[in-house]
Amino acid sequence: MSDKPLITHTYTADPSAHVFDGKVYIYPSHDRETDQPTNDNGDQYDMVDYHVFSLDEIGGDVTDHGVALDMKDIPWVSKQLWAPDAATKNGKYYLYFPARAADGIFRIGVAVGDRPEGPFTAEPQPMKGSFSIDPATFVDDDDEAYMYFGGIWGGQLQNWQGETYDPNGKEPEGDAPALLPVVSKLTEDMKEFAEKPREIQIVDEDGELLKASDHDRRFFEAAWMHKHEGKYYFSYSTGDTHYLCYAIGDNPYGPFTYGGRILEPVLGWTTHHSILEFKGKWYLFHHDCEISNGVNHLRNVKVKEIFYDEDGKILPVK
Ligand code: FUB
Repeated sequence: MSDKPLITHTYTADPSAHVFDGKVYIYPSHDRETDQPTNDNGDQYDMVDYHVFSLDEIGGDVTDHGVALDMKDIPWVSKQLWAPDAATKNGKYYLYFPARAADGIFRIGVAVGDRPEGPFTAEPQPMKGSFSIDPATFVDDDDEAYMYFGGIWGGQLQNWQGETYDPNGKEPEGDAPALLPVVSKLTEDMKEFAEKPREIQIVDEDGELLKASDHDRRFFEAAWMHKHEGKYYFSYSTGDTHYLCYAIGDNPYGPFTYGGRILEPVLGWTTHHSILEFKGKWYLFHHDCEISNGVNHLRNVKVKEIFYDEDGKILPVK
């Protein structure tokens, strides 16, 4: 299958892909050129709107449905529309997105639409109790919806080791447990958390939490959840070591046991993805920086078929 960028007329990243109404819809970040400085805080990821894309077939033409949500129409946002996701329930479509509020703190917002491609109307305030970045929604077979989120460094998860934002919060080091992503069930109307967000555990083969020093395996950002043959697969980016990894659990809250790598480092610093089943095959959507020749904040979405072995392990993509 072709490894070409799916979209070349504009920069796209952080693809969250879903099958809605028999088509594949992609909800990516919309990268743009900026004069913001490049730093570990991610100031260079200075996005101001979202476009939605769709495909009838993997490998077929990609339709750009245009601007689905613009920052100027989101009352609480000051800057940086980062990695979004979408869900559907009760005949409505929900676009979830992280962005900085006026105080510089990342929160997660929701916008509602009647069609998968939008347009979406943002709620006036972020979701109550939300923090950090990279929301990923998952609707289970029993119709319960969950949101997974969190990201360290520029994503501010290290600033939230308690109920309040600590501007001096640091990523732990050495043998201390690594910071953990967060999950919460969503309310029936999909607009709020139905419970206090709780950490999810990612453990090694001995049941021990991954250590902070284990940068090849510890959670950094880009949460995703999918279900394969009754098991729950939590996948994520290791950030500064640039892997996409996964961990397997028996229920949406975990614990999740580290399973391995899905994707080795690609061109560019960030790595972010989604996994979906379409017409009986499984696909990994991700990004790299091919069309900008490696400019980290000017990315493009790609898709690859993935395979599982007989034990349910995802075979690494080369
Ligand atoms: O696109 C901005 C940020 O970069 C995302 O929120 C992260 O996952 C990383 O891809």
